[in-house]
Amino acid sequence: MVTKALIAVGSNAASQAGFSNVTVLSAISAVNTDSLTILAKSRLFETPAYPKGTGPDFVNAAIVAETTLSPEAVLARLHEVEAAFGRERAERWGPRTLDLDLIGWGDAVRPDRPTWRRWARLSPVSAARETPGELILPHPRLAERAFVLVPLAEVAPDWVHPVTGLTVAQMAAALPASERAAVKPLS
Ligand code: PH2
Ligand code: MG
Ligand code: MG
Repeated sequence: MVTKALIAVGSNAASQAGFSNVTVLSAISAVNTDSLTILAKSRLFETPAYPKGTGPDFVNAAIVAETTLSPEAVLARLHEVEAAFGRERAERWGPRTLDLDLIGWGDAVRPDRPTWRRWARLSPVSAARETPGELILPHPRLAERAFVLVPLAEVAPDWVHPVTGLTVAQMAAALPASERAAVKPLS
């Protein structure tokens, strides 16, 4: 079975590949394999670190890939690529050489709808404090994050959120204009 995976890419610290822009592009190439094949990649964007003041600006991008892997296997593969770029999982909000997040996998809702709703309803403050120990799909903070939605809107505007029924384009349009404007294309 082939499924489309939505993946967010971010970096705000140099890796052995180079500065964040080079790191993001190299990481996208590294993700592309027979079992996780990139269909589309967004431009690169410069974005203020979230939460505000937690570090240097990020370079963010989004990709859509076609995959025969399960969501858990995609995540494991993304973690391998992060490790290859020197990612250390230490501070939650610390600068990172490379962050690859699985945002969606087809129309899968994991682990189940009630659990998904609980994570999605957390206030931003609780969400910044609590980390789920299991894979939650779609990414529960997707609808709030301009640095994910603006790049994603270039590659998957019509993807429909399996719980809310909103498309990526609709979620992006619902963000405050100032947050959208802070996500600046680098090219
Ligand atoms: N990722 C984070 C935390 N904050 N801020 C921006 N602008 N871009 C990110 O990718 C990002 C962030 C956690 O993974
Ligand atoms: Mg992240
Ligand atoms: Mg991550």
